[in-house]
Amino acid sequence: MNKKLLFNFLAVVMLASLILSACGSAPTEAPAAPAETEAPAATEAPAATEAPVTAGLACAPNCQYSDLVIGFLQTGSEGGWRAANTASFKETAEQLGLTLKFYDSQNDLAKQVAGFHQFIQDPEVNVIVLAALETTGWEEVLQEAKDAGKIVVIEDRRIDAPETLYSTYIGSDFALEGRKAAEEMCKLLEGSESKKVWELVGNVGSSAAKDRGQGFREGMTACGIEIVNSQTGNWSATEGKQVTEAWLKESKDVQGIFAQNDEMGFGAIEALKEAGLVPGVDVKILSVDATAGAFKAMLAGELNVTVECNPLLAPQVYEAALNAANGEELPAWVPSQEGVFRSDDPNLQEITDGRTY
Ligand code: GZL
Repeated sequence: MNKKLLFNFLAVVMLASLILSACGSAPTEAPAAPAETEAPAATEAPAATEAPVTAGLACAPNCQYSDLVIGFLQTGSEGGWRAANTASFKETAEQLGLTLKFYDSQNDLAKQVAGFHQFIQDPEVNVIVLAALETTGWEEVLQEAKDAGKIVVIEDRRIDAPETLYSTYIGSDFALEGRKAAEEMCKLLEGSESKKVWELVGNVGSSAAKDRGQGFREGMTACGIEIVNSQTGNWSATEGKQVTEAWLKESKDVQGIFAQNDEMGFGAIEALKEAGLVPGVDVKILSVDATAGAFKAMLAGELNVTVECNPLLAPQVYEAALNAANGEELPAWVPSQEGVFRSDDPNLQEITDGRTY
């Protein structure tokens, strides 16, 4: 074969091999599609299990205030603070369009527990609000309410029970109120050689009485106050006066009176006047609540200080109840924000005119 023919033959062979390699190796069987693998067997649908229990009501997560039927267990009607608290619940219920079933426990614990059972058995009631007369004895009835699918909100008075048994507690920091009271009493008695104080206590089983007393004792050591008499006046002006009268019969050597609420302070003021002493001058008077009567007594110079305790809790309580109804997790405690008012405040009349209770 002459050279030209040989070159052409080799070129053709090379070209052919190039063409084949560009497609890759000699065409082989298109790789077989991967063999169909068994589709994973659908896993067994989980056995039907209990739907996760939500803390909410059947209307969750779209409950409205109009869906709420609230059974409210009020302590009673022992004074100005309580009247303002009750009014807050009744007026706000009307404004929001929820149904309120009001139960007056008449300051009787057995009645309050009976009322609680009544609301648990009431098929219309889906939320129970409790202003507890005492801190203890609530676990069993709270568990019954939970088992019945009822939401429980604690208002005003804290209780000693597991937080898992209620949605939240909305109320004051009573121990802080007690510490504020001690701080103010120290100021009132500044420069006084003797700092003997008498304490009028609320209902001894209540959180307000226990915690205010504890807070006052924590704060009074700062200035050497000595509590020489302490007795319950059961939140009432009548009993506050009777207790103070009895103490005055024994001795008039007192520089300050710490009344755990305004009503008992008013009773002490009356007793001092009838014993020939000038309340607010001879004996400094400090109370808690900041009700309308306290502002009147401060303007008259008979009461020196009142530590505020906010009774207008209904808006916060109803909002918490609605959130709980919609299955929301709530903080264990929503503390109220409160101040202190003094008779020597130059703006006292203006402040008084702006108060709503
Ligand atoms: C305080 C409230 C107390 C008031 C009293 O939150 O529970 O109960 O201080 C009332 O006046 O009786």
